[in-house]
Amino acid sequence: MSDYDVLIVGAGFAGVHQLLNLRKLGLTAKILEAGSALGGTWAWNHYPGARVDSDLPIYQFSDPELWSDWNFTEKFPGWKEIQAYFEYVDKKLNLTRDVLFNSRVVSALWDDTSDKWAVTTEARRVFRGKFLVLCTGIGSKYHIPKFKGLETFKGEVHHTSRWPAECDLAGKRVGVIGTGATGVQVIQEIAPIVDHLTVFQRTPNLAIPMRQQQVSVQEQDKLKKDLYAVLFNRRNQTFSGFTYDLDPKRTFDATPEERMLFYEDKWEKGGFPFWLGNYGDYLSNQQANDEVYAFWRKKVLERISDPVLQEKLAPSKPPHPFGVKRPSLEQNYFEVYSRPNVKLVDVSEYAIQEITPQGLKTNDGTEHPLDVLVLATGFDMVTGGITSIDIRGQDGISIKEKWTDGIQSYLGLASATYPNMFWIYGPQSPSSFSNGPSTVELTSEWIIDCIKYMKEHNISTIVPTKDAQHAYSEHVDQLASTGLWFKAKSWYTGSNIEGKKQQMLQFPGGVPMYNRMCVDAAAKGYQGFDLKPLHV
Ligand code: NA7
Repeated sequence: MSDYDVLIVGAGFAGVHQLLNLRKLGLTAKILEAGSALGGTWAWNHYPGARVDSDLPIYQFSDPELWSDWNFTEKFPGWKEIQAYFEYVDKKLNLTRDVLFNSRVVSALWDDTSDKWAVTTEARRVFRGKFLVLCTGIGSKYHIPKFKGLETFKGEVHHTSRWPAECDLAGKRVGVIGTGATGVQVIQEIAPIVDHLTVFQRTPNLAIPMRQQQVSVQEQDKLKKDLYAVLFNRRNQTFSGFTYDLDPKRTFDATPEERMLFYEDKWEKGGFPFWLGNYGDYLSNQQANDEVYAFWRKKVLERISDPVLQEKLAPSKPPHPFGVKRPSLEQNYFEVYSRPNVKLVDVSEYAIQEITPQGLKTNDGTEHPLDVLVLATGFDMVTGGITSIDIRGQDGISIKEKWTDGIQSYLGLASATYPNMFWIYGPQSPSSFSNGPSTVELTSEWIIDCIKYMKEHNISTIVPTKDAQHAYSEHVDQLASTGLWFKAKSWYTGSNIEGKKQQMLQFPGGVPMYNRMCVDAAAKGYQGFDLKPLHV
C-alpha cells in the first residue's frame, strides 16, 4: 500500500510519538526515514562523547508504559543508551512495521483535487497521504563551511554527524574545527586518546559543568513511584520544558550576597539550571547578564593556570552575552587544554586559510599537521530539515523559496498555503530552547487532537490564514527583540549559515506561553486556520 492517512517524515522522538498516537486513533500512518535506525538525531550522532544535555527523567516519552520498565544508567545518557531506548520502545510497540528506512524524502506536492500529499523518496517511490507531518528535527542537515582545499586533504575527514562505525584515533594527530555543543563533547572525549589534538576555536564556548552521575535502578524505581508523573507534568509549566524554571526575581532585586549564593547553588547543581534556572531578566538585561558572565568567568579561570589560555577560553571581554548562544555542558573540558598533547588555535585571530594535503593552514602562515580532521561545524539548524525537501503547496511555490526572506509560520507548526501539513519541533516552536521531548509531545498531541477534530467534524483540509501567520510571526520577532539574542552570532538566529536570513528561528516566549496559544486556537475551533468541509 502507498496510500495513508498520515505520512510522517523522520523517526526520532517526534515521528515515533506521532505514529504511536495515530495508531490509537485507528489511522494508517507510515514513517519515511532517511537513516537505517530509529532515534532521529541519536541514530546519526554517534561521534565520540555524544550525549544528551537534558537530565533524567524527562528526556524520554512521558507515557508510563514506556518508562515503568525502562532504566537509564546515567543522569545525562549517552548516544548508545538512547539508541538502546529506541530499540526497547520498538520491541515493546513494534514500531518498525510502520517505518520505511533508508528512504530520504525529496519532495512533497499538494494536490488540490484529491486533497492529498504526494511524497517522493530518493528511490523514486511515491506515497500518498491525507496529512503530512514533518518530524525532521532541528539538526538533520549538517553543515560544512566552504574550506578551500578540503578535498585535497590526504587524511580522514569526518563531520561529527556522519561518524564512521570504525574510527581509531589512538596515536593520531587530530584537528577539531568547532567548539559548539558537539565540539566540546568530542574534544573532552578524545584528548586523552589521541597522540595530538589541535582545536581550532573561533568563539569560546561558555560551557557549564554537567556533573554527570550514575543512576541506579533502585533510585529510578523510587522516583518512578513518587515523582515521575509529577515531573513529566511539570515540564509543561516551565519556560524551557525542564523541571526547573527561570526565577521570577530580577537580578538586582537580590543583594550581592544573595546573588552569589543563588549563582553558586545553580552552578553546583550541574546541568542547565545555571542557564535556564537563573534570574528571569538576565537574557534581556545586559547589566544582569554581565553579573552572570563574571561569575561564570571566575569559576572557569580557577580551572586554567596559563594566562594566555585563560584569556582565550574565558575572555575578560565577553564574546557575547551569556546564554544567548547555547552553552554546552562540559566534563573536564577546560582542563583538557592544559594537557601537553593539546593545542588551542584561535581562528578568530588568524582565520583558517585552507586545508592542505597534510593539514590545516591558518592565515598567519602556520601549517598544522593532521592525520584526521573532525568537522564539528554544526548544522543548517531548525529550518534545514524542512527546506531540503521540495515541498510545494496550493500555490506551487516551494517552502524553501517562501522562506528565503524569513520563516513564516502559524503557531510554529504549520504554514499558509501548505494544507494538512504540520511540523513538530521546528521553526518558530520553542524547539531547542526546551527539552526536546517536552515540546515534541505538546505539539504532537495538538496535531493528533486536530486530526481527530477534523474527522469528527467532516473537515477535509486545514491551513493557516495568511493574516494569522503574519500576526504570529510578528509576535515571535517582537518577543525576540526584547532579548539579547542578536548580540551573539549563532544558529538561534540563523547567523551560522552564510546568506541565511537572520531572524529568531524559535519561539522565545517559553513553553507555557506557546502551549496557551496553541490550546486557545484549538479551543476556538482552530482560530487562525481555514477549514474546508469534506465533499459529501
Ligand atoms: P554549533 O553549535 O553551530 O557549532 C559549530 C561550531 O563550528 C562553532 O564553534 C563555530 O564557530 C564553528 N565553525 C563553523 N564554521 C566555522 C569556520 N568557518 N571556521 C571556524 N569555526 C567554524 O554546532 P554543534 O554541532 O556544536 O551543535 C548544534 C546543536 O546540536 C547544539 O546546540 C545542540 O542543540 C545540538 P562560532 O561559534 O560560529 O564562531
